[in-house]
This record gives sequence, C-alpha cells and structure tokens, in this order.
Amino acid sequence: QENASSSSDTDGEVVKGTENLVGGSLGQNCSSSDVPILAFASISTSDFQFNNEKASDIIIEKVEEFMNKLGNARLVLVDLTHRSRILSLVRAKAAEKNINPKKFFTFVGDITRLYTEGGLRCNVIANAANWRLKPGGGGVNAAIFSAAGPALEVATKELAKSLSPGTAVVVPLPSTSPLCTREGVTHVIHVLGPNMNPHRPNCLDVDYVKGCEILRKAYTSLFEGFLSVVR
Ligand code: AR6
Repeated sequence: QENASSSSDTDGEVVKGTENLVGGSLGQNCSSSDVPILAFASISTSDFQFNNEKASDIIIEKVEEFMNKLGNARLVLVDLTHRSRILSLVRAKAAEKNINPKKFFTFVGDITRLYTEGGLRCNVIANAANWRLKPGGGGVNAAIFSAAGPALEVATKELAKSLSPGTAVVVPLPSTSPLCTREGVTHVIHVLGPNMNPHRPNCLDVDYVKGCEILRKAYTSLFEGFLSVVR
C-alpha cells in the first residue's frame, strides 16, 4: 500500500490533513471555492506507459503556455504517493523555470478525495480516460467513475460516445453526484492521451514523435477545456 495520505508537497514536508494549507506555501485561499482550480493526474504515464521524462517536459511546457491565461485560476498536478516520479520531475523542472508556485503546484492525494482528505477544493478534475469513455479499467479513470457514481456516465454519454487521442470533453457533473456534494467538483474533463502500451488500443509502439505531439494536444485540450469552464 502506497502512502495515499493527502498532503502538500510543495515545501518538501509531509503534512497530513487540512493543516497543510494553513500558512503553507499554497497560499491562504487556495481551498476556497471562489478560486477555480483544475486538478489533473499525469496523462498517459502509468497504464499507457508514456516516458516520464518526456511527459514532465510537456507538462511544464503546457503549464507555462497557459500561465498567463489563468487569471486567478490554478493548476494542480496530483498523484497518489510522495514517491511519484512524475511529481518529482515536474516539481524540479517547475522550480528551474521559476513557475509561480501559487498558480501551479503538485499535490499528493487521491483526486477523488482532495477536499475531504486534503482540504484542497478543486472545482474541476481531469480524467485520464480510455477512448470509449467507459468506467473501470483501473487507474484514475476507475477511481473517478466510481466516486462520481452513475450520474457521470450518463452525463458523459450525452456529450460524447468516444474520444480520439489528444482530445478532451468537458462534462458538467450533475449536482447529485457524490463527487459534487462531497468534494465540490462541478466538472470532469475526460482526456485521452497517447498510448504506448501494446496491450491497449491504438498503441504507438515507440513512436515518440507522434506520442509527444498527441500528449501536447491532450494538455492543450485539457487546459482550454478548463478555461472554458472558468470564463
Ligand atoms: N488520484 C490521483 N492520481 C491517480 C489516481 C487517483 N485516484 N489513480 C491513478 N493516479 P493512469 P494513463 C495517477 O494509469 O496512463 C485506465 O485504465 C497515476 O499514478 O490512470 O493515462 C483508463 O481506462 C498516474 O500518475 O492513466 C485508460 O485505459 C496518472 O494518474 C488508461 O488507464 C495516470 O495514470 C489510461 O492510462
């Protein structure tokens, strides 16, 4: 069992529960509902086996690109454990590039329990989806569909039947969903990243030229989707 406790890792300390937001480097109002926050897990780097070094470069590149369009909104890269390689890589590169840590930071916790376990209220969460937009399958997709209940599947189906790699769909979450009532999530953005896993559909093998292009498109679609909710 990995350490799945929710805590800020922006200051290098392991701090459990909601205290991590008090006087921490995240800023005072980061969990308040009037600050729009997109929480996203790293697209494609687990089940889809995308190279972590390359993915971290793309995350940083896309975050930098969207920084100036965010207004008071924030972006948070989430993973389940403090041992997350992608979080370490992204944190190091964000620091190198002097990316404003109030506008973009990393957070350790379950994306479906960020408020109740981590004290971080994110009104929008991203899902690393599969092309059929189906529940299950493991990873963050299974967690989000399970936590949101059937309302998410119904709302998703009304908007899209499938996704092609590099695209996203913004789904308003019905207010009856436990993810909304419990966590304050109003929208889920499904994103389909590039797949490098030969046991999954549309495998790119080792074609990282195409893979990187699709991952860039995926983050562009995700961040544009978030901006469309915020505006
Ligand atoms: N909270 C936060 N982060 C998580 C959680 C969670 N509950 N669960 C996983 N992660 P993955 P992919 C992190 O495999 O590589 C699914 O089966 C995880 O540690 O969910 O894009 C779909 O149906 C990693 O950093 O997504 C697709 O078929 C990141 O989320 C396929 O997997 C992405 O891991 C998509 O694969």
